[in-house]
Amino acid sequence: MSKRQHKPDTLCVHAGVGRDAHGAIVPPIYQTSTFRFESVEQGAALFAGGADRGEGYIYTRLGNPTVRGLERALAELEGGHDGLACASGMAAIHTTFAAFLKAGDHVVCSESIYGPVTSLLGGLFARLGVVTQFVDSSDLAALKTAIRPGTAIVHIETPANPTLSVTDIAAAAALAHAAGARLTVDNTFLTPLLQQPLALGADVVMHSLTKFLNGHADVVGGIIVPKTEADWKLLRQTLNLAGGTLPPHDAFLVHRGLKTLALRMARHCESAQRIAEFLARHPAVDWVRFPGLPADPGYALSRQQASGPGGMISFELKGGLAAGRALMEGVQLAALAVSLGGVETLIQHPASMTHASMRAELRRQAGITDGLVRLSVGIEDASEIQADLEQALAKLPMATRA
Ligand code: 3LM
Repeated sequence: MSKRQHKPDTLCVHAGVGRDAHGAIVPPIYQTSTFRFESVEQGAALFAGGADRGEGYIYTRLGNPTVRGLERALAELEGGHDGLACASGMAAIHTTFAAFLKAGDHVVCSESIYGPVTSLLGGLFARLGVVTQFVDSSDLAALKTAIRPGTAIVHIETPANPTLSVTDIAAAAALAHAAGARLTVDNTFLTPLLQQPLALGADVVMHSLTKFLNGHADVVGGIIVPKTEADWKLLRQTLNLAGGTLPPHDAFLVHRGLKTLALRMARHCESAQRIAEFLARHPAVDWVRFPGLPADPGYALSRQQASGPGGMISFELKGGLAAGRALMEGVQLAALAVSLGGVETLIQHPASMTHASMRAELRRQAGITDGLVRLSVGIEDASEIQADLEQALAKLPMATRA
């Protein structure tokens, strides 16, 4: 029975879980680097392509049953051909670019994006002869102008890290395809529970598994899910050669985390909505970006292409950076830490932390102000998350309040 017919909440529990020979309900951890062949002939057949067709395993860098279970689960949830689990979200992004780009190619990339992606494209891939234009992808006219003959990839994050700006995925796909480019979408902030970019026209979707998908802040990992078999094969070849695969034990932990994804995302959305509304009406707050606020520029589009606003909020206090610093050091329940999407509430300062590697000029252009504070709303009691922020805001020195 195909699991694709199941609803997303059911898929979270059952996707990628096959029948175990011993009846185990939970897929076992195949903690092995290599696999025995029945014969020389069988080993040769697996090397000749049988392993990629699911006929058996060779060596864990090339495939592992525990990892394959997670890959299939994400492919089912995203509605793609198959998945590719990577050692980190950055490995997933790097593998995707390495698979599809060659010297002379042009890339158009959202300017508000996880900071190191700008260094990957603007540094490492620039050295290899790839030219990248960073653009406000939420502005379709600007996106259209940036795409040109020779554009091979349009890469977007939506909602974007850390500004939460929202890009129209279907429109971006149409623009990319008209120029013969692929649209690749980083879906880390919403997960397939809330947004399915492939169904909206994207060619490849990727995630940092480190965040909501695992959800428990104890694994670093990434995943790529392409729409087509041809792209999957190209990505598999690239990942096998580059070697940045996810270890089986980490795959097991992420697959376990996935089972509660629907419950966690519902809670993240509900609590973040409450916290965003609280911040928006607090006198010490200058502005708030959260796609669930009707006043947010991404509100209408978010309602159209996603089934929830997610758990991420960015905001700036009237007292700017000095007040933001005092707030980040004044919270007691929330932890001052980078990363996001775990059960714990985290607060951090993008300009000096997650986006410190970005050129200051690009940061400013992208709206990542020095005073911007990013909050990842966890699944603790929302009234306690609010009370924690309230007490920290109440302690702000008078000099930083206005
Ligand atoms: C962060 N982000 O705190 P890994 N795509 C998105 C991301 O947010 C991230 C990645 C990819 C953060 C990590 S900063 C030192 C900590 C939208 C990561 C990369 O390679 O698994 O970290 O994913 O914003």
